[in-house]
Amino acid sequence: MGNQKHVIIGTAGHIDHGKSTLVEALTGTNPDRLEEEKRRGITIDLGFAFLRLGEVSFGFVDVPGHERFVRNMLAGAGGIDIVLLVVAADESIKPQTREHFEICRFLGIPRGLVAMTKSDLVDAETLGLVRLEIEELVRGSFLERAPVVPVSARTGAGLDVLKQELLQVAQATSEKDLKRHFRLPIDRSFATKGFGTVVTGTLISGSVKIDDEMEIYPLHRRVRVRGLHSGGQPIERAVAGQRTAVNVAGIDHSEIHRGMVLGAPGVFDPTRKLDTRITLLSSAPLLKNRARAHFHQGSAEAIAEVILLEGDQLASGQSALAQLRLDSAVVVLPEDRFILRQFSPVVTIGGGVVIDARARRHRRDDVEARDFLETLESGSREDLLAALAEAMPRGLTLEEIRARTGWLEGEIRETVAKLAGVQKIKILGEQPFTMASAAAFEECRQALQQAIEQFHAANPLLPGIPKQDLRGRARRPRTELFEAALADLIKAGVVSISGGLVQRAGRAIALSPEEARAKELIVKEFEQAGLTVPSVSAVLGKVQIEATRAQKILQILIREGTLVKVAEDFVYHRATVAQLRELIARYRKERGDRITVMTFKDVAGVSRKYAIPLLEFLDREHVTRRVGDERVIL
Ligand SMILES: Nc1nc2c(ncn2[C@@H]2O[C@H](COP(=O)(O)OP(=O)(O)O)[C@@H](O)[C@H]2O)c(=O)[nH]1
Ligand SMILES: [Mg+2]
Repeated sequence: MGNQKHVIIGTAGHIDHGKSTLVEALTGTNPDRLEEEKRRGITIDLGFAFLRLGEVSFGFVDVPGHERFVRNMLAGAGGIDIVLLVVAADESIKPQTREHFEICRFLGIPRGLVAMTKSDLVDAETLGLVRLEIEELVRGSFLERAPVVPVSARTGAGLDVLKQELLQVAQATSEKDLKRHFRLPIDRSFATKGFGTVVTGTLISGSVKIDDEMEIYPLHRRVRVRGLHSGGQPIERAVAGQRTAVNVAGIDHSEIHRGMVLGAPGVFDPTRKLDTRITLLSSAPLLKNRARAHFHQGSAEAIAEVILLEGDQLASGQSALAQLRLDSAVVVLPEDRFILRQFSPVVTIGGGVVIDARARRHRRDDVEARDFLETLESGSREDLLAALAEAMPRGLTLEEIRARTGWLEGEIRETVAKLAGVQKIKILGEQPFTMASAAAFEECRQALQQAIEQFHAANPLLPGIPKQDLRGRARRPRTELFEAALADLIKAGVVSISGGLVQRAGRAIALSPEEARAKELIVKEFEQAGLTVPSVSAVLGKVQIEATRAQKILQILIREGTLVKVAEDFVYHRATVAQLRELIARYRKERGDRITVMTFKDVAGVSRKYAIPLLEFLDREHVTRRVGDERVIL
């Protein structure tokens, strides 16, 4: 079981060409599971079956061939590793043979094989002709060298050869990296007796095990994984490449629909605006800017408005950058493939690949936006992250980078470290891990410096600007950017901060000669008063300057720490407070750690008027603690 390789194989082809019959012949399971399908003998929705061949587990997704059910086909086509293109030997290539084949090309399905079914109905010559037509269809595509195997479900001819070829193709498919973020586009949601909600889908990335916490997107609902099934068997852990049924606790099945995604919690960020590169089929009509189209990705579908970013229209067979605005949110990552179908009549017209899942609005002639998208499209990880940082002057957290790129934390940190090493970006902090472009950081630094200078010019008597005001005046950078830029200015010795006030480093408050004299007088008054201080108004009344200026000078002295506000209207000199602390310490040594108001009055030589506010001040300073009528000296 441990070395088992898991691959998803999907059928494709025109209706009645024998897809479902072939799946049953190979696996023993009739994939037409609905009552209506059985009655009418046609596939309407996706069907599933399993096959073990040696070390390979095949999860089969059987799709409907009828043109009316192409949207169901699309919901199943996501996550296919190998396509089994089915062409009936008696009918050869038909419209949905082509449409399904084109869809597989747009989805970037890497490999496949072709089954010529119903070989029992034709002679060898016809078989040869059909083979030629198939070869012409797939020329130049991923199926160019794929095996073309004649089979008959009726006689069993060719089935063993087909199995051998399947195994060969499966062996050539690359092993999946199970460390990627878990993602399972949901194609069904139902309730089972005794178990509750079950969702099924093709596990396209990562892995999941019982008891994991996961999230249903875009609902943002956390659920717990209670059980897992694959191929009808209960399993402990499901991995990418498996058809998976997940029994989830914490949500009713009716809240979940096809198109939603079960994914790793807190990782994805559903979006309605994507920048993409789209390509039109050579058979498609001209596409005009702002045309509407049906968008299909994973098991999801939405209606898209197509904003062409290069020119007013897109000709058949051509490709161009385009922004898609969707009518509902989808979970996508860069490099995800999608299909576009004409709004009406509904036919497949092309497909594309997601470049930026968090697209912003841009003007259609915005050359910079185009450059940005081209970098995201073809640049290295470093190029991509540098471009993102530049486009986001507010900076990016690890979560934001993850949601936009789908990278793992290690990959993000590694790329950030490389860019920080060449001074292209700046790491702002660890909690949360945040970074910004070097340019954005420098800009913020300058904005802060400018705001500080402006504040000093406007408020010569104030020592500095409160930190929060500074942030507001410097265009409100995000906390992490603000803190890092400020810390950098402090480290560089350009500014200093004390008591929550930021000022230009080494700045002395400019006082007029009268103000300087007044300041000296105020200090002296309090210094000489000792513990029995005069009232503030009495002191301020003695100076020769106007009352509000005198008040400001008093505030400066308190902020500087020269004076200490002990209570309303009780201001002491710093030295007096220090002496008081010494006095208390000495008392404790000589007479123990208890003191009453009476003894304090005696020891300090003050009346009750001073004793009470002083003791309360000492309580606040944690020098003493009040216990009943006494104080404990701490
Ligand atoms: N003679 C013959 N008939 C077949 C073969 N495979 C399928 N059929 C018939 O073709 C019809 C359509 O088959 P089905 O599997 O439903 O086609 P699908 O729409 O592609 O899934 C059914 O009546 C089958 O019995 C075959 O190998 N030989
Ligand atoms: Mg069928």
